[in-house]
Amino acid sequence: MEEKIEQLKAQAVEAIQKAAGSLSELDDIRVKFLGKKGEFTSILRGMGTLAKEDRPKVGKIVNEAKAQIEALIQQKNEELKARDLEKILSTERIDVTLPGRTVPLGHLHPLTLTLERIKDIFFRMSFSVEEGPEIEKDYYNFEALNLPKDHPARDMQDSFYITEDILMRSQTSPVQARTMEKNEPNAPIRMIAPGRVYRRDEYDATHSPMFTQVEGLVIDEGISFADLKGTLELFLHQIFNADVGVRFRPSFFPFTEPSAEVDISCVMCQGKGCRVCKGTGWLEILGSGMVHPHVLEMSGYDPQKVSGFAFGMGVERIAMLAYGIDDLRLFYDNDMRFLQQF
Ligand code: 2NL
Repeated sequence: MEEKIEQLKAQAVEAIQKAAGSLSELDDIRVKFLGKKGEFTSILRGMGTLAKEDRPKVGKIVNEAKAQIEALIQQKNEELKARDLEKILSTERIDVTLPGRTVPLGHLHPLTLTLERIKDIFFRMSFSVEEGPEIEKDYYNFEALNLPKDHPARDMQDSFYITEDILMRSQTSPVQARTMEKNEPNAPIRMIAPGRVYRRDEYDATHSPMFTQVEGLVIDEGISFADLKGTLELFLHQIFNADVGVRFRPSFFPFTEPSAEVDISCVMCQGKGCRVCKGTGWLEILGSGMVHPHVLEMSGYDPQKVSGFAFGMGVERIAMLAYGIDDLRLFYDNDMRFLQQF
């Protein structure tokens, strides 16, 4: 019996010494010799078959052998762990002096930049920025703006209908109509409404079925055409140049009366006449006018008590003139060679 134990111990010691591979190999050895169903455990279990006087002696030897093996395993375990750590430290060494990986930084789209500039100018004149849905009710897009169902001006922006009464908005003015409607009657308004609008249009260098518009609305007691002129002139002098020429021409819009188209002197030729301004020296840049009494009434405002002016512009057009871009489609093409210039 004692011999058998010695033998087992020798086997275990050899196995432990050879276990150079991995911690799991070492663990297998522990299970084989010391585990619940291991060699030494089965000897202890079989003690019943020994002569009574031999039992304490054998038990002692077994337990001593087990303790020695356990100590050896523990020692080997630490060796292997140290070796693994050494390996990790030498192969996965980090050179903290290496420069970091640069994160490719994007930048804002030229349309976003232009819109930010427009918003900033109006923000400094105390305008609020209001937004509304791109999928809009016919009522807010047309009806509330003095364009009843059979109005011929609807043709010009005949849009993408979703149902009889719902369409992709063709202008941002429904946002103004909604704002007036939700306000207390006659409450003063000084707002701009930027956003995407949709029209049935060709896609070429100057047209797109989707573009970005900014409309503005000011309502208060005693607002006059002089306020309209002053506000828009101030805006145009800031977005373009303090010495850009500004002129107002009579025009027609269904939602304003009187209405005016606003031109600036051509930024390409300084008004001398060129291809961009078609030889006229002027560029059409804004639509504007005094809010039609019907429009005020329809959204709960009293044209006897308050008056207002409104205006609208295409952000693409402003961006094209501000940056000297000659093709609208460049804004939507996602060509990095174009976009990276801003
Ligand atoms: C444009 C559009 C204009 C308006 C837009 C407007 C809105 C309300 C009431 C009255 Cl709620 N008017 N918007 C007014 C005049 C012109 O122009 O994009 N023109 C280039």
